[in-house]
Amino acid sequence: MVNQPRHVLLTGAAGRIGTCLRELLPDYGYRLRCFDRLPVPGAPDAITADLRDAEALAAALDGVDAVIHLAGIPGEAPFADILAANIEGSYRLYDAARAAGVRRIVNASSNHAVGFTERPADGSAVPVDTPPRPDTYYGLSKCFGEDLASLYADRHGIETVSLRIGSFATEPRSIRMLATWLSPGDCARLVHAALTGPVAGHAVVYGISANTRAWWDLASARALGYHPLDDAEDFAAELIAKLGELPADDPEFRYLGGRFTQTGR
Ligand code: 15L
Repeated sequence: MVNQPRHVLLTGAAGRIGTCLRELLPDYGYRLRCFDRLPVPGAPDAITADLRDAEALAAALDGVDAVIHLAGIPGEAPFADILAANIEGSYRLYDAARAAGVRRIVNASSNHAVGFTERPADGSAVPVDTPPRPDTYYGLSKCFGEDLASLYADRHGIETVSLRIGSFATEPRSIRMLATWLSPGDCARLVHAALTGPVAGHAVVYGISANTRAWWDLASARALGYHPLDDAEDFAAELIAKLGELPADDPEFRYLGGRFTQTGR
């Protein structure tokens, strides 16, 4: 993108990642308009509405240069709920953004779009073009979101970046998170890169910090200008002393999606 977008709509602004971005992104020069189903604490001018409220969404998109789309259920749920919030909600967002002439969308995908992929035995990093292998209805909705982004890029020319987020947290809290952690600071750096970096159509990137034990290839994220600064390894000795190493056949370790692969079995 030649110019950095200034007016940015943030959907899911009341959530964990939304709260972090509301705090950190203004320092990058963005003016955020917040949108959430729930009231956004500390943001009295936030729009409280469902993504399926076409009028509220059109008003929210008026004058916006780009969208950060985080809204949706952030884990496994009954299919009907995922269908309404994640699948229909994302479709409504993309189509309203098209109608409003928005140039770029940053789409919160998840590692759970490829969660049933086994970790390579040789320890090599999994590339972004590994086939979709959702581990839950939630992961399935993230596959849909990536395909939706691809369609709107090809059909309507909306530049879009899907972030396959690992484990967003202040600090890693599990052995898996030594590989999958995304720190708040790196999350803001990644979203800034996704809003400003060079994108031809639809790009998929993994969203993790510069973890020594990373499971995913960050090449496509780095190509956007993402330079992560944090490494979960700083917490490794303490976490391993507290929790112990995991056996290699533990689902938490065997599959990229960890325990999500055991959901509903
Ligand atoms: C996700 O996509 C979830 O939203 C989050 O709650 C974590 O479970 C994360 O993935 C993860 O894989 O650690």
